[in-house]
Amino acid sequence: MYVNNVIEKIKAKHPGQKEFQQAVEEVLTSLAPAIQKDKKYQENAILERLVVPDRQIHFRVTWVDDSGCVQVNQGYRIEFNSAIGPYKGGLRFHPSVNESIIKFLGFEQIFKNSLTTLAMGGGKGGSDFDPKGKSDGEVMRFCQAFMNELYRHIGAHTDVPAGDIGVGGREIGYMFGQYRKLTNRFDGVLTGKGLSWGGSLVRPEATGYGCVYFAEEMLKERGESLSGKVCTISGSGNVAIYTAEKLYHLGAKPVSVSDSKGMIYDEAGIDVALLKELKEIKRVSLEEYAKAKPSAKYTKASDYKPGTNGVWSIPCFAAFPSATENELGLDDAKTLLQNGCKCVAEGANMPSTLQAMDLFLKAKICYGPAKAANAGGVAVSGLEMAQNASMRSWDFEMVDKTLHNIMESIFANASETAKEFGDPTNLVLGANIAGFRKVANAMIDQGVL
Ligand code: NDP
Ligand code: 2IT
Repeated sequence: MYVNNVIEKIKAKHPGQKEFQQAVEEVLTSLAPAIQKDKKYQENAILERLVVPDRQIHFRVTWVDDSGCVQVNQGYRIEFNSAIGPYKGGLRFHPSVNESIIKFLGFEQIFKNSLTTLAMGGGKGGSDFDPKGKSDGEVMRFCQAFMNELYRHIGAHTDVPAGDIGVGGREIGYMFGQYRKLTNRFDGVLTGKGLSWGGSLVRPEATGYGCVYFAEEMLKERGESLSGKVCTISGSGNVAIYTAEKLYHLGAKPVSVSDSKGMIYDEAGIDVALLKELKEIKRVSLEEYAKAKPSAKYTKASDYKPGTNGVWSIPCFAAFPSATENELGLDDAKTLLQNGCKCVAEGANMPSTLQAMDLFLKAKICYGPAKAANAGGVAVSGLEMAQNASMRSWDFEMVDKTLHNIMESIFANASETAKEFGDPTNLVLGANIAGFRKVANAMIDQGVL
């Protein structure tokens, strides 16, 4: 009743914010047994407080393109909750960015960051700026203009942004430079920095590696492993690339990747070096992959039919959605299960629709929801903050081992919590309740704010 009331109020208050509504519905519904068990959450109006960000910053970003025209974009930073640490979460640059998308991402980030075991609150930001087709100079000028407003809201102990879709090492570099110029300070105010100026080893790899570690943990509990298995991946950006790389380390074979224009099915196994060259350096379409590798089949996105010929129609043992929200619908989920898929680990944020998620839960496959499975990225961001604070740099092995331990502990925490509530394979419930309780208890300890 209490849970439903809060969900309905959010729907009525923000009728156009579909993604935010979806994230709230997914999280709050699964929290119901925990709320029922302990009345203090309702008595302290914890849900009503959690669904409203501490503050939303919405600003204009004005910059000049290569032809001398003045361009205007929207900028956002939504600081959701800082009960257990400074606001922490990425920045997304993509034309689809709006308030609903940043709010859904910021809301999810609260629980994800709580699960990492590190002291980080939840926030997210970004812009409707499209980096695609822009020159390096245009990207730099946009990033500088974005930071001209953002710098006054962030700080190493206040709010620490990082990358997400469309924001990688290049963009973090330009934004960090502008922050330093404006403030005359060298602070760990962003993560995902370059190695020679405060970045951490393994941060570029962390989300993908962490997602595969999480999948291994889910499978281990059932006496299975990824070794020798065929896996599918969507997306071909940061998360997808390092998911493919780690799958090879563990003896599995990734056979697909995709971008917004189409997908590659490479039965021989995805060539990670080629993928890095095309996507990290040349920034070109996957059509080029098919031209360079004859074993690969390219299908245009405009030719997809859900559940029939997209990435999720390729038979696989494990699937790693690593592109964007709601990229895996009910028909895709049905096809995956019909083809014998035993494991879905979400590298992207909220890639499965509510209906697809329900089907995975009913089928009791190993289903790793985003806020648990992709927490490795923000976890290593937390380790970058720790290294910055101590003015030390850890070696690759040390960071990778710590990441591995964190992913093991996220799985253990989600799994034990699912068992506590009598639904042992439901890691959605387990991750949401485990992430929630730490934040909610901290809010109660700190009084009515
Ligand atoms: P990148 O920008 O590096 O790559 C994004 C990939 O997804 C590209 O292949 C892109 O194709 C594709 N994509 C993006 N939007 C769409 C869309 N609307 N339709 C189809 N394809 C799309 O981003 P990341 O790899 O960093 O992020 C991927 C996902 O992982 C996101 O959901 C992000 O929130 C999540 N995530 C990222 C983390 C990180 O550390 N980077 C941490 C945790 C989660 P194209 O190039 O053609 O646009
Ligand atoms: O969704 C995410 O967790 C990220 N984009 C990474 C955030 C971070 O602060 O490293």
